[in-house]
Amino acid sequence: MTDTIDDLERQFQQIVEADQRIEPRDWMPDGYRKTLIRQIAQHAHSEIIGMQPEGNWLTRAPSLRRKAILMAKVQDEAGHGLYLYSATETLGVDRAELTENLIEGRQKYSSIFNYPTLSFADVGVIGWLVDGAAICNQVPLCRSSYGPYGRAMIRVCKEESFHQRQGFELLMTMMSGTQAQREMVQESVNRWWWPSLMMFGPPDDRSPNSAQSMAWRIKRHTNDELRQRFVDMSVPQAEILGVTFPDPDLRWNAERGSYDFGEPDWDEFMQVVKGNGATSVERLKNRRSAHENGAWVRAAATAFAARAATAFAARAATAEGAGHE
Ligand code: BYC
Repeated sequence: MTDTIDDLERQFQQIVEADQRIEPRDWMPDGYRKTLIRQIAQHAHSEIIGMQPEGNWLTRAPSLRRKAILMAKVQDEAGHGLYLYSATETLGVDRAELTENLIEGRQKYSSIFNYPTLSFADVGVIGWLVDGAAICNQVPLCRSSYGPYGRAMIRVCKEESFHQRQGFELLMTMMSGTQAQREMVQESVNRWWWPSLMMFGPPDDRSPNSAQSMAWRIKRHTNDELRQRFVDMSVPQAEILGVTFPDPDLRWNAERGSYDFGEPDWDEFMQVVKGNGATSVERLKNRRSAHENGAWVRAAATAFAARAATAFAARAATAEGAGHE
């Protein structure tokens, strides 16, 4: 007897609720597949577009050591994009199609990568706050119900946590330097604090996808829960560094055992998500031209793979012929 859709749906939900993994060949509801493709592709695009803000400082890093560290970090982000595109492909989509969706503006990438990097302190602040927010959001995704996504996230998180430490170490060095360097760090923190809070997505009462994604255990916590966790984690780190956050409402709430904080500018967030951020046009333009400039590499790799496959088939046929003699 074959299973009905209701049976399949019930079995699927049982696997999810038992905290087991859904794998690519398992039956899954269409909505689950679509949500995963949306979220993982958006995440992959963010990693790739996210190479640009820091990449902007590669040629101007103040020492060979800082340049080598920054180059390694930017390369790690490319790797994260690749693991995530591979995870998305297990859901039946093609990476070339996903790239088209990004450069044609049909799929989003994280709001945080639509802001300019104006000083070298931004490299440290991105490592500390942006990678810090990324870790907060992504560690729970290691337990996401979809196997290939959860497994990709484990490696991504290990590397992100290293990135966060390099950002903090860079800022510690600058904060023990000159007055001008300390001011540069504070100015950078002032620009990145609110956009970092926006990375967690809209408030829970305006997050259309959260409830279903939590029921499917793709997401493990709501946007507001993770935002709060990030604020609580960052305030003591700011004290150690000797910087402040640009929020007059930020204060310890003993009753809640957490920090109260102000409301991010959600109108700005909506504008950025719609593609009207300060560097949105430039970032997509750079991505499009990198894709076009790389067309010959893709064509050469495809031609090489086809030739290698033909040669392999010919060798196999010869070996088989020899075996019959
Ligand atoms: N930016 O219902 P909601 C990194 C969209 S890479 C833009 O709450 P969901 C790094 C959302 O897509 C960082 N759009 O959605 C890389 C939805 O629109 P659609 C990337 C956003 O999915 C290099 C609508 O708003 N991290 O850290 O349940 C160097 C309503 O939102 C944003 C990830 O992608 C945003 N910030 O929750 C350094 C993590 N927020 O698609 C660092 C994986 C929301 O319905 N993703 N939107 O048209 C997630 O965890 C979730 O997708 C989110 C949003 C928490 C981001």
